[in-house]
Amino acid sequence: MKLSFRWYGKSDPISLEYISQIPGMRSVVSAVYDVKPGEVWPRESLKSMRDACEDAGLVFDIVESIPVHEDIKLGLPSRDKYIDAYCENIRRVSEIGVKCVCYNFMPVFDWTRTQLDKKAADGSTSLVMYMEQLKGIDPLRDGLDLPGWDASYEKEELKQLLLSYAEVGEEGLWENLRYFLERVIPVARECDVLMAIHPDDPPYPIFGLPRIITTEENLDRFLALVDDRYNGLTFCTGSLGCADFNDIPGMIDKYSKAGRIHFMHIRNIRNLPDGSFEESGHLSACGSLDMAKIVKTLVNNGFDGYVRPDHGRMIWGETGKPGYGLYDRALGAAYINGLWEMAQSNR
Ligand code: CS2
Ligand code: MN
Repeated sequence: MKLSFRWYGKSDPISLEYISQIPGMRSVVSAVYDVKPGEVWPRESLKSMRDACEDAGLVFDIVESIPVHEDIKLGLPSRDKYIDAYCENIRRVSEIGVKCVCYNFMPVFDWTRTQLDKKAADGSTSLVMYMEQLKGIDPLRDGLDLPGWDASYEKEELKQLLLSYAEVGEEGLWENLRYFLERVIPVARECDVLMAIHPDDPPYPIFGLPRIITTEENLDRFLALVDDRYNGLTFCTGSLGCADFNDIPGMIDKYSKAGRIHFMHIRNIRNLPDGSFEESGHLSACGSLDMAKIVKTLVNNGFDGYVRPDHGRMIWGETGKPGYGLYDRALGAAYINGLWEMAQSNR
């Protein structure tokens, strides 16, 4: 595996030096953050990120995310120009050595939670989704803008978007995804960049918006849209695992055997009886996922793609971007390293 860590660029309070001090750390996962979705990334920005990573002894060879413009997801006539820009970005990131691009195809909202700083008994805080709180949220009335999202919207714009997606529906979204992949995957293959879609988080429709990268059945359908190794998955254990209909180790076994997982987001999650969930400590005992089994499955199938600890809690008084502090994600990396070493020695 190639152990990696998400870094939000030069404005990230976590330095590359600190990241490089985590044992086994190899790759930096990042993106150009000061360009709007749908626009072309400046070569200069990419080069300066690559150089900064190299100076810290790290490699910038994986991107998360190149955002997909809403017009592509909506299938509007303007999508072609945004797809062209997307392909150009794939070419540009490949020029500086990027080998894998993570992206998602979630309408309007990226990952969604109802609270970002839920305090646990031990004083740590984490991201949670409580169904009771969710019922009370109306994005049109309350506005919604979570850290880590690529875009935010004015109320009127949001209203239009929600209406447009109601027309597109699930089948329309599949069709628009197919159209996108048929144009993007050949470019990715040419550039030797593995495309890795991130599952919808949570993996079910939300606020009436369709969501399709959600279940084993739908992942099968996705991979068949363009049946090519370059059309692959970011397998996010927490995103897919917060719904009990997904058998996480079983899915990992199937898709890693097929060579279609290029990027693993490994994190635990504690599922509650009513469908709510809390982002928990990494240990299997802290949540609902069997972390040892997840890693064992990857190791047994010879997985050599990218792995990152996904979100972490806020611990030891750290403040910063919820889910993206240094301390708990570093603990996550150490835990993954430990499970990996043990699984390998048992092979
Ligand atoms: C999620 C997403 O994995 C994560 O950290 O919180 O923000 C994810 O990065 C995007 O959906 C990938 O496009
Ligand atoms: Mn993830």
